Amino acid sequence: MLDKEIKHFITEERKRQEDNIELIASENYVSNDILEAVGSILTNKYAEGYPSRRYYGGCVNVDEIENLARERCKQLFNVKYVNVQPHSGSTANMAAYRALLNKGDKVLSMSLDQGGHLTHGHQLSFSGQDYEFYSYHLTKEGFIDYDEVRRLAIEIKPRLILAGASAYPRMIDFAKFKEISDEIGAFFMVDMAHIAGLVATGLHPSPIPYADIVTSTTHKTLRGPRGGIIMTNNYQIYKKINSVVFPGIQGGPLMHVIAGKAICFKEALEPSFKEYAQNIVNNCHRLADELIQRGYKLITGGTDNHLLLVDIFSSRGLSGKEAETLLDRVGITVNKNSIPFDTLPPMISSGLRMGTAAITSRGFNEADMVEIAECIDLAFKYKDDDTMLDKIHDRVLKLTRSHPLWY
Ligand code: DSN
Repeated sequence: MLDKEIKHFITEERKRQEDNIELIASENYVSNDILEAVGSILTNKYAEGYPSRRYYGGCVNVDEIENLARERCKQLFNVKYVNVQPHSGSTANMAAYRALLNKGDKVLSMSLDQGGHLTHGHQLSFSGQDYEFYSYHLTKEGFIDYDEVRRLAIEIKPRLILAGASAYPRMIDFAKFKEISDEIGAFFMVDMAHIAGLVATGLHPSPIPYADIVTSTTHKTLRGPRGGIIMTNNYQIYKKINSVVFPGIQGGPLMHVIAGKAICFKEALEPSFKEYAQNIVNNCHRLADELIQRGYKLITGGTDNHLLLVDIFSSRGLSGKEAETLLDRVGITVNKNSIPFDTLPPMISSGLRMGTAAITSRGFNEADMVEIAECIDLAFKYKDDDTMLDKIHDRVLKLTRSHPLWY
């Protein structure tokens, strides 16, 4: 690469990704094939429109790529219609809302502070500005309170009920949400971004049979390139989604990313991906158990999926922000996260979110989870002892070097 400045930071980032234990629950490491597709000459091509109906010539190859992406995605999630063009999960959600709602319509969702997502109605996001969002809550133990969802649905009469979360460690009962939506005649939508890889492999029940629209990103547990997808079994809704995505909110699709998505779906259809997803869950259970044994309080007392949420303020008297910085010091990357009914502001927060999708891609196993829990615990124990923190960092490096990246 001729641009030395950018090359320098890519090299540094590669080293960071190689040396650190990556526990950010929404991140992963893609295969060499996906990396190659996303870095390919496909980035040069404009292809506004859809396969066989483009506004540009020369789309013969990208048409085949988008068709392959759509067909593989349909097969993977057993769904009739899919749009693979959204640039991100946020635009996928924007398109889904526009396909189902009018501005100002009411939506019932899990808000960001309860474990939802910015685009699930936060006031600083287009979602909270364009629609009237109401939030359902968690029980004090941290589980979705389905009785409250039903009560609020009947009271508020939203046009849409939304399920899906960014920091919810338990299974979501999509059938229950559908039952409530039907009871009040609301649309039901699921944003399964975090759990897509588990849904693809049957390790989390699929929302496809229940929801009018399912959105997802492709880069979390699904281990594809950064991007979004929208799925539905309803042809009329599908037509609307297509026109909302293009020309409604996007221009030319990112064909290099769509090629990466196509490869991701193919990889996720392989039996080895099921094994991978099972290992994510096994590792997460083990990490949760090991932290609990060392006296850490986990929201809901454990996990069913790829992530866990530690109440670090109650467990060790540090805010999420302080804990995130401390773990960074020893080479463990996590993110601070609000916990349900948090008394601290989001930029400080009382929680830490940890996920096992990325480290499982590197081949970390359950024995490694014991070592990670030990390193985390020692970091809190010796938080003011630089010599000890250096030693813990060495242990982290030993672990990451025993599971090298393949790039
Ligand atoms: N920012 C992502 C996450 O970390 O969960 C969600 O889009």
